[in-house]
Formats: sequence, C-alpha cells, structure tokens
Amino acid sequence: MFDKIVIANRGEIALRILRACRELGIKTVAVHSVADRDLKHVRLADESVCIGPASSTESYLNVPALISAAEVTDAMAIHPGYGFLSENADFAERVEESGFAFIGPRPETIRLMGDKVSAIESMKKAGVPTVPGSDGPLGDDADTNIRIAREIGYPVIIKAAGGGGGRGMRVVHSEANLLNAISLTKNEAGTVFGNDMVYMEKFLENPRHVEIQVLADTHGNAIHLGERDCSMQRRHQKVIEEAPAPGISEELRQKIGQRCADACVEIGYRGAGTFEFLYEDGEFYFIEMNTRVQVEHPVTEMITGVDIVREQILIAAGEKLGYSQDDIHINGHAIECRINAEDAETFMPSPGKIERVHMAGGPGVRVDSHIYNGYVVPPHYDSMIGKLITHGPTRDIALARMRTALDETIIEGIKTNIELHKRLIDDCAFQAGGTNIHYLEKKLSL
Ligand code: MV4
Repeated sequence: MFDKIVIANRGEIALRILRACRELGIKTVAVHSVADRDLKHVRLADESVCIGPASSTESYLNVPALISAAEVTDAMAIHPGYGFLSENADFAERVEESGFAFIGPRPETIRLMGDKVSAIESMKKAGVPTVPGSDGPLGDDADTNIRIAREIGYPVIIKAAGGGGGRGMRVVHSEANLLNAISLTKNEAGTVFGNDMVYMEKFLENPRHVEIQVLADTHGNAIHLGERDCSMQRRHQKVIEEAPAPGISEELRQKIGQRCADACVEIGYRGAGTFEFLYEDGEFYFIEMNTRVQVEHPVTEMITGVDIVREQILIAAGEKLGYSQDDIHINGHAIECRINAEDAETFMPSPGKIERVHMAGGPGVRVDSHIYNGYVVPPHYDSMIGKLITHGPTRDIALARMRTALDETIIEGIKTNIELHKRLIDDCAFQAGGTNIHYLEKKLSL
C-alpha cells in the first residue's frame, strides 16, 4: 500500500481525497497555488508544497512542478481528482515514467477514451449500445457524407473526435446545411483541439443524460455501481444529479450496467470510470467515457455504501476489488445539489470572502465542501464551493431532506445558487422525475 499520496487538485475534491487517505492511514501531500494557501485540505495535509502562481496553467496544470512535488516529498502516488490533469494521458504517462503510481486508468486507456471516435469504436466492439452514426471518422468525400446522413436520418450531429463535454459539435437539420456544417466543425476542431477528425451521429432531440459508474481492478474484475441521472444542467454544467435514475426498469438498469462492467474487462480498464449515455424512449446510447472520479460520485456512494475514492486508491495500489457484483445493492435514493459561488440572475462567478457559513445536518445529509467562516473564494478557479447531498429510503424522502437541508444552509458574504436549488426542488416536473437535458434552460428562459 502507498504510504504517501500527492493530491494534485484543490477545493472540495482535494479534501475528499485527503479524507479517504486518512481512513487508509496514508500520509498526504497537498500541492497548491499561491492563491490557495488557505484551503482547508492544505491545513489538514501532512505536508504541503506551493507549486506556482494563481493561474492554473502555472500551478495545477504544471506537470514538472507536480512531479517535483512528489519527488521532494518522497510520495508514492498522485491522485489527480477531476478537471485539471485528471484526463491527460501525457500527464499519467509522465507520472508513471517518473516512478509514481497514477491513481486512474492506464495512460493508453485515457488516450483511447480521449479520442471519442476510438472510444465509441471500442465500446461498440465490447457490446455497449451506441448512437446510430458514421462508424468512424468522416472522410472528405461529399457524396459519401451525404449518403451517411441520409442513412442515419436527419437531424444529425457532427462532433469533433477531440471534443467532448459539449465542445466542438454542430446539429444539422437538413441536407442543405450538411457539408458546410462538416467543414466548419472540422476547421474549429483543428484549431481548438489540434485534431480535425469529426464523426456523425443521429441527433437525439430530447434525451436524458444517464451515466453508469464502474470500478475495475488490475486482476480482471469489474463491477458497476448503478447509474446517475445528470439531466438537470445548464450550458453543459450539471446543477443537480441523482441516483438511481427515475423511471428506469430494474431489468434494463442491470443489463446496461453489466454491459459496462463487461466492457471494462474487455478493454483492461483500471480504476473508477463513468460511461455517459443519452437515454431516450427506453434506450441507452453510449456517447463518451470519463476516466476520472466525477463531481457527482457521492450520490452513488450514498446508495451503494461503496467509497469510490478509497477503491480508486486500493486499485492503484494493485489490490483486488473488495466487492463482487452480488455484493452491490442499491439502497434508497440520493440527490446532489452543486453549490456555486455565482450570481442568481447572470450565473457569473461571485468570488469573495465568506463572512458566515452554516451547513445543514441531520439524517441522510452529507456536505462535501471546503469552505469555512472567513474563507476567501478566489476568482481564478471553478465557482463550485461544495456539494449538498441527501439520501433517503425513497426519492420523496431524499427530496424532502434536500428541501430542509437547503433551508438550513446559510452562506453569507458571497452570492450562491442556493435559491435556484430551492426552486428546482419545489419544481413539479423535477419532483415527478425524469426531466430531460433541456428542461432547466427552458425553465430559466420563461
Ligand atoms: C448528443 C446530443 C444529442 N444527440 N449527441 C453534449 C455534451 C456531450 N457530452 C454530448 N452532448 C450531446 N450529445 C447526440 N447524438 C445532445 C448532447 C447534449 C447534451 C448531452 C448531455 C448533457 C447535456 C447536453 C446538453 C446539450 C446537448
């Protein structure tokens, strides 16, 4: 087992990783920027190293500084958290070449999934259902591309292989716009991602975003931990997530979950991962795989009792999975509200000093946050300052607990999106369950 881990991240996830390390008796190294000296996990870590100025490119994305921090502290492994370098195959490779364990998949797997065309191809081969599409990258022949689109049927969507998470895509409603859309997306992709490969899919008009959590060890074992519904989003930023996804049959949930676990074995996946699907009219369509721990992992932890971050560390240390699929039982329902420091009307970030904070508590309430009285939210990073998670035996009870927990929560000195969450928890369509990816943006535009 590792005796010391570098936490290559900041904020709530750095604190979450530190807590997992503490439970495992592993010493921690916090690396932080000049702007992040006062982060809660920096104070709690066994050691801390300042790795650069406030700008993330010069600190949290500074590969030599991170490797040096691991070297000078004599750490054994690096946990990348989410965002920053967590899905950077070159970083994972540099970490391993420098003699440290990367707490995540093998660099080749990260590379495979980073290219959406190869990700879809490998998943299709492994028996995971995908969106009807071009079966690989689009070539330069106009007639062929027109034929592919006709076969799929309009509307179609052109996506960049190097994109993902909502970047580099264009919807095409009729043949008149097809060729232009392909060349525009190709040009943008070449400029933005340095890879002009694009592919085509059937455009699903009103899907839900449902994702499957998996864990795979280095001994050929893989399990799934059920799904999460992340459809409540604005501009590709998730706002509320929940597990299980409302209204999906037990039979289908088990079937798709098992397909994902089997695919992990097939490709030799290592660590925690998430299969992203669009879900429409009772069918799952794979779109992307995330090779990191996700922001919303707590809802899965609440309904399964599995500590995902702990498992990531154990897997990276070469241990066998402590669970088989038969050990995994879904218990009740969990909901997560992402708390952002932002303006309620404009959604612009609202950094500044937290003059007073009071967190919710009670049965089935979990708060994953690094904020404290007097903490100054810096302007340089993501505006998420924590997550409020509630769990209960039923979805209605989890919702009731969220309403109470939001009412209990007091954050003064900065603007937050807590009032938005209260409105959403009281929203009839959300209460009914199963709203699609367009619901929030439509509601906000009313
Ligand atoms: C789609 C789609 C509809 N049809 N693909 C956006 C983010 C990226 N992960 C994939 N995305 C989409 N791909 C097909 N074939 C609609 C979206 C999409 C979306 C997906 C998940 C969550 C929010 C979204 C918001 C807008 C569009």
